[in-house]
Amino acid sequence: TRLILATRNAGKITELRAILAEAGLTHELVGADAYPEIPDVKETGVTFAENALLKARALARATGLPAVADDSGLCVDVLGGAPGIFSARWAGRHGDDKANLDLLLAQLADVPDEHRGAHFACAAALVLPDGTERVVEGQLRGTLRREPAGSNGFGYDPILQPEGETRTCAELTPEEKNAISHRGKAFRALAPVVRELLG
Ligand code: ITT
Ligand code: NA
Repeated sequence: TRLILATRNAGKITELRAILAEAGLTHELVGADAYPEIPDVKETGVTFAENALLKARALARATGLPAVADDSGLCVDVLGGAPGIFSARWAGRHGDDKANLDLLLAQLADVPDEHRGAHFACAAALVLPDGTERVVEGQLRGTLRREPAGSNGFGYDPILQPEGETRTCAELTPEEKNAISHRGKAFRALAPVVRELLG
């Protein structure tokens, strides 16, 4: 069966293909860019789960195919969980990873090391054309560096150092990141649900 990955984020697509293949899914995975005529949904939800469901629902309805979506972000303790669902446009322009990261580092310049806790969060949603919906979540806890390090991954990876690690997410190999990441946890939990519902 064809399964739509309801995202246009290239970093997510790369990780999702690896995570879902590793989890044993044999479905044909097609990115949202294969459907340029379907407009992006407005992310009006107030939680990662709501936004993931909105994205998957829009693609499943428009195509008549099952769709999975990822809504994710960085939640900073000292900012009360921000940028959170606004992570992709924290500095204003949607998807400007460098501007978002630079702004966040500037905002945290005076925050001492012991208060630089944060986590990545990911909601993974599955929506079937018949309206069946499932959503599961995963987190990766860590601390925020003062300077970016590493060139793997995407987004805020160069500043998040996972608990128990000496490297940032951007210094981990893709396999190492997927093994511990918010996205890995969420989609490894979703994979058996996909298999159960789609076969
Ligand atoms: P789609 O909606 O098309 O999936 P998007 O990039 O707009 O793509 P989100 O709204 O979920 O997706 O925003 C995710 C934001 O959180 C984005 O700024 C990422 O850089 C950041 N983020 C999410 N997962 C991350 C990860 O594994 N590593 C680093 N940053 C991450
Ligand atoms: Na979002």
